[in-house]
Amino acid sequence: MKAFEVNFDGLVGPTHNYAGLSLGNVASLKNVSQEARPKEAALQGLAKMKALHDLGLKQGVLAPQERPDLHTLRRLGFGGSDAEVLGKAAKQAPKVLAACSSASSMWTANACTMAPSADSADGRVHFTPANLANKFHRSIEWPTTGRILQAMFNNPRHFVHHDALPMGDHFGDEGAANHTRFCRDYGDPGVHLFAYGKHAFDAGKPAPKKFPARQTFEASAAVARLHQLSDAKTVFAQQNPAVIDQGVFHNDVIAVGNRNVLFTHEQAFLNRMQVYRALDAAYGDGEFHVVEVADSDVPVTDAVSSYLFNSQLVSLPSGDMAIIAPGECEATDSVKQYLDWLVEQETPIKSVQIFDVKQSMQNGGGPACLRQRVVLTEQELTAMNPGVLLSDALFEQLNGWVKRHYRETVTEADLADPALLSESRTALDELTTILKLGSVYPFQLD
Ligand code: SUG
Repeated sequence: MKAFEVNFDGLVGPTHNYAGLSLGNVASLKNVSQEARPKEAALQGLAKMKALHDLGLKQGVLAPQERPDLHTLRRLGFGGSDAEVLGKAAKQAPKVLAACSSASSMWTANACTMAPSADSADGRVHFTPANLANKFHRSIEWPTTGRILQAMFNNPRHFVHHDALPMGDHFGDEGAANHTRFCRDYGDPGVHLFAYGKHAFDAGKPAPKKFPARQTFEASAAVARLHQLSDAKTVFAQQNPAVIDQGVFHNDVIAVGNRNVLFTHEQAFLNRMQVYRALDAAYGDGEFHVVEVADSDVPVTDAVSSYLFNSQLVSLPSGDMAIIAPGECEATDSVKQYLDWLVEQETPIKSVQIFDVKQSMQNGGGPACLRQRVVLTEQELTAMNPGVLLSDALFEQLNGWVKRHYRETVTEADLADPALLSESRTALDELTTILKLGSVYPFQLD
């Protein structure tokens, strides 16, 4: 059956800020306490969505979260009116307030893992929101993410929504940032690559030493079971612990795939030959390509600072593949030289397009972090909520919405401002009407 890959990009939320919350994510720690520009960030994200829509790709929007998260602050013992909760948290535990105010849900690659109906034994599309257990500020995303996904894919005949995996380090799950699907046409059965950082129940196995491994093998295996994937079409691969220790906190910082191509740094995986062979065997027919980048051409440090592999690898309507890369790739000599050379080679990758997503990059989120890929048949596309699919009109409406509601700048001190909370809620309330989501936010459900 004909199917499409739809990219659902996260709208950057009104509280976007740099709080240095992610140990192991080099950019997040480097840019801590910098002044953030939420309006610019959201407009940069929307410009990327519109450009992909204009290339003829299907593009959707994933709504941000309610922040600051008053519900969580109250659970943590801060009481009184909303303004009092913010004031007390700012005074007694400013880092907790910052964590409860992060706009981190913009990185929708981490929103969930999905499986298309062609791959699942029950012939339905499956979604498992990621528990993001390794980082407190992200672990509070999934209940709202789950409600938003249900409001987007709201037909139980076609769509199955699972709970996130149990919280805790053993089942740490980072969603599609550690998952890639390969296929011939999008509607054909695909091969699922689950990359994990460590084995939670076997401390004797290799694991990073300096930075945390966010995804466990046990979590990846649980998601594959929930999504009813075939064993013959599922490959589990361990991330190279040495690169996690150099800032590769998610596998999508060092590898990206699309259809029959894996574009990867040579150091991405432990036992890489085994991984490539397993993918080739699961894919079948000898048409699987690994485009491997040598460390001598692009050192891991350059891959991490430029986010070369956090590009989106997309199939254009012509059938050729394009790399959608962040501006930092042009500014990094080794990467620029590599990309200039790559597009002249005999691989399916024929062009590179550069986008400015600097506001997100400064928190460690590139083009691929900002999108969740969902493969849908024509019938499933018709069955989903059309309010979240980008059109020229929706783009204009969202651009205007950002310009009306967002602040130019936000610093840590602003997070305690009750006006920022009320501005955010007003904006999100309007957004749920624009996107036809119904009530999904705690303030709408109270
Ligand atoms: O989880 N940064 C995010 C970046 C996520 C990138 N996503 C993918 N690779 N798919 C994270 O580390 C930083 C927030 C701060 O420090 O203010 C942050 O959460």
